[in-house]
Amino acid sequence: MFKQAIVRKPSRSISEGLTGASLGTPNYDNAVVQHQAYVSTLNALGLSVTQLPALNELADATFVEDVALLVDDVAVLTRPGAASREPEVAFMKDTINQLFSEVHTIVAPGTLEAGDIMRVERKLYVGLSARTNEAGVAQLSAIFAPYGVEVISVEMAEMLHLKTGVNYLSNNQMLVCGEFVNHPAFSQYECFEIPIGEEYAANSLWINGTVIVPSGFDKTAKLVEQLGYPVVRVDTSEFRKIDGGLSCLSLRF
Ligand code: CIR
Repeated sequence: MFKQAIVRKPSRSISEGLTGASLGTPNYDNAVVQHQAYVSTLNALGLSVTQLPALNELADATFVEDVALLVDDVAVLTRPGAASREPEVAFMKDTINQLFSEVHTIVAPGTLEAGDIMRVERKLYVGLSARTNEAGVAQLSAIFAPYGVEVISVEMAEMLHLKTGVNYLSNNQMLVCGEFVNHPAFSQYECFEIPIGEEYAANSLWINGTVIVPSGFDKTAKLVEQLGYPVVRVDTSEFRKIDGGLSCLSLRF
């Protein structure tokens, strides 16, 4: 169960965020409103949310999920593969040091963005994306070996991050799309394929039994409801324009 979350307010330069999408550029004011609704939803689901101030010069800094990994009492500060995102880590350090007594850091030549990490109980699946390399995964394995947390690398070729296309719910159930449909890494799980055209909603977010689904993806919302999870919808359309989804916007622990 999650008790807390860390978020960072959107940057004024959000329209300059890295993107592979062609949906236009995000509008800052709308992003702020959507971000507030996201925080309210986390609050409503029982989380106490630490809101960090915007880093206006760092366009992607609202996607805090990528710069740290929090697993029980252990925190890891990452080393983003995207050079423009590397400076975000230093701004997360103090907050993590205040909240966690054991803090590790990924160092060169390792790269790791935690959008590539999906936790399933005592396993961490890590996508070998364009942002995360084998040296980063090896460092993560060494950090978690003493805790009996297994680190499993996942081959991938197409998506930005692992969790762009696969997300764990609970009870052995996962949402999958694209290259993660029938992916051998997940054969032991009950995998539910996201309806065609709704791939963005693969990044739905399980919070303490409820699943947050992005607004406008009704087939996915229905699928998740049919699996027995209460669904809450949150609009992330501004963040989608720069490849951001629900999980990217917070660190949960
Ligand atoms: C980036 O390309 O790094 C950002 N524009 C989007 C990051 C999304 N983060 C995530 O999926 N965890």
